[in-house]
Amino acid sequence: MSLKLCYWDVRAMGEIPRHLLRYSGQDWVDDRMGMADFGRWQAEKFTLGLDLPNLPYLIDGDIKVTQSVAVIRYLGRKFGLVPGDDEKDIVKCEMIEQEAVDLRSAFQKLCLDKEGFEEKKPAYLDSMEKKLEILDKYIGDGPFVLGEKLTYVDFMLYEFVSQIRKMSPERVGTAVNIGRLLNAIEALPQLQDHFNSELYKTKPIHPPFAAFTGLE
Ligand SMILES: N[C@@H](CCC(=O)N[C@@H](CS)C(=O)NCC(=O)O)C(=O)O
Repeated sequence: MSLKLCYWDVRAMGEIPRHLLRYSGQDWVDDRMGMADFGRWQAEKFTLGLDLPNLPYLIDGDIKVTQSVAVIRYLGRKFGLVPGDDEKDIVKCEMIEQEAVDLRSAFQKLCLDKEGFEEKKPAYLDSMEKKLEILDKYIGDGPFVLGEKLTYVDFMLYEFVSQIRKMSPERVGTAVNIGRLLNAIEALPQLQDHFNSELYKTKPIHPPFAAFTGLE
């Protein structure tokens, strides 16, 4: 099979491309590496023909992509989940794409900070809630970023905000438009098998060495 995504066996940066691939209905290989596969990755890393070797990576025939946002954008184009020609729509998607990346970076920084986690968590939650409030207004009634038109950016917001929601459902819950978007993604018929699966219920967001793995 020529369509393959490889990443660690956690949600982190791998779950958005996985959602896009599940949504597409195409056959693909979900190559997941556990903690014990670190040696396998070290051995393979520079042998796969990746120009910028990293994880996640996507191989689609002779197209090889790394950098998670490039992977997500590629799959968005491949599956028709991109804005059209309207410059305002494009700008809105690209701004929210990067806002989602910022949300994820701050969350990951806190979650991987084993020593500082408890002390830094309250300030993190305050700042995250303020950012969500502004983003919530920008998104508007939706249900998606571009109204009824679903794009890859909705999958990005869904995954990164739902990761944060695992830590603090009450603080994320104040953003009602974002909440509507999350519900709309969870209602997509193409993702029902996944959301009802053991994989969805049991997979951590971060590896076991994190202060917050998402299985607490
Ligand atoms: N900016 C990159 C960061 C990728 C990254 O940090 N990948 C981590 C896992 S989250 C990794 O284990 N990379 C493998 C490596 O560096 O060898 C992206 O968004 O894809």
